[in-house]
Amino acid sequence: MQNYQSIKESLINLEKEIQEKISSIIDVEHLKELYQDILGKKGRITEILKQLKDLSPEEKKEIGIIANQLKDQLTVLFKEKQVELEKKEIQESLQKEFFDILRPIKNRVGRIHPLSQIQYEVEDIFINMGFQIMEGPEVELDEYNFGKLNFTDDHPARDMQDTFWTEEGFLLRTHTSSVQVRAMEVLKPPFKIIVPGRVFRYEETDASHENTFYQLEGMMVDKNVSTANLIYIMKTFLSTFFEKDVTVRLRPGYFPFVEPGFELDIQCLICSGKGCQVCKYSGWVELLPCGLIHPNVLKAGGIDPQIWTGFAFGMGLSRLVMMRHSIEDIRHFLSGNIRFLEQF
Ligand code: FA5
Repeated sequence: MQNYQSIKESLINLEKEIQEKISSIIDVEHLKELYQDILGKKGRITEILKQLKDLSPEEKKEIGIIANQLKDQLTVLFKEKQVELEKKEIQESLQKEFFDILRPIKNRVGRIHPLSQIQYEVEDIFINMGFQIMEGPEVELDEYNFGKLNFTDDHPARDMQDTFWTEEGFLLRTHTSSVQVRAMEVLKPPFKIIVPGRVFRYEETDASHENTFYQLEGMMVDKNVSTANLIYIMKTFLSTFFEKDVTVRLRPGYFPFVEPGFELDIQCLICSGKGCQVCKYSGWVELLPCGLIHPNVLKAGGIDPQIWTGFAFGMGLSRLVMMRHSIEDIRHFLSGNIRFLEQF
């Protein structure tokens, strides 16, 4: 009987003692230690229950019920205290280590894309020679991209350029020549214009071909314009741009909107003509198709070819930038690779 009473009392006292101890604990670590002391395998409750062996079955049962209730109550107390302490610790650490989620990780300074840098530079050279800048739409009508440029419907030259068509029958312009007739419609001759812009072709890409690239169209309409004027302007431009004598060659070239037409190639500046993947191991890079404006195109633009003549050229601006910076693959430009762009 004595034993039974003393066990019962020690269980009841334990509850009070633990309640006090728990309320004075200030961190999770100590709370865990206390938990092990009381409810762990070798804890005080287990020790107390070891003394049950001399009691009668009824007493054992009664003490068992008291002990289980006590265990449940203490477990709840420990859990509540743990939640309270963890919350407090999180709040304290948030105050100590203030983390500003809006602060930029690193201040990166933006810069102008190499294509735009060169475009502005080329524009300045032509402006100094009296040219003005024009723009045209990237989504274009067939008639400006092909029809009015002397490509007849069944003209084989139409196959020369693989084209992105929209479902509505528009196209993504395949060259900046699409602006030639648009310009003639709004400008009165004489005039000299350049048209920098993005163009699109549905073709496979490689080191020197992209499906989206930049061209710079040039056009001069005046009286008595000849191939000599064209060559002079082109040479002046190239020597100013590269700040040295660049080796060029003129080959006959066919474009339905010029007559005669030429291909102006420059010796590859990446390999100095020795041969590399950009020049396809030929030593030459096709840079500048050009020619005298076909009379039919002048007519399509409302200009009398009996009075006015002109030249036009279409420079591959992307390739020009590659030559300037010795870039070995055109696909870097639109790759969005910061490590590439940071170099310019
Ligand atoms: C034309 O686009 C004609 N409109 C040029 C022209 C204008 C001729 C005025 C006569 C008078 P071509 O398809 O050759 O021509 O392209 C012109 C230049 O664009 C090429 O010399 C080349 O430098 C560049 N180019 C052509 N295709 C690609 C491509 N897929 N990726 C990158 N550059 C290209």
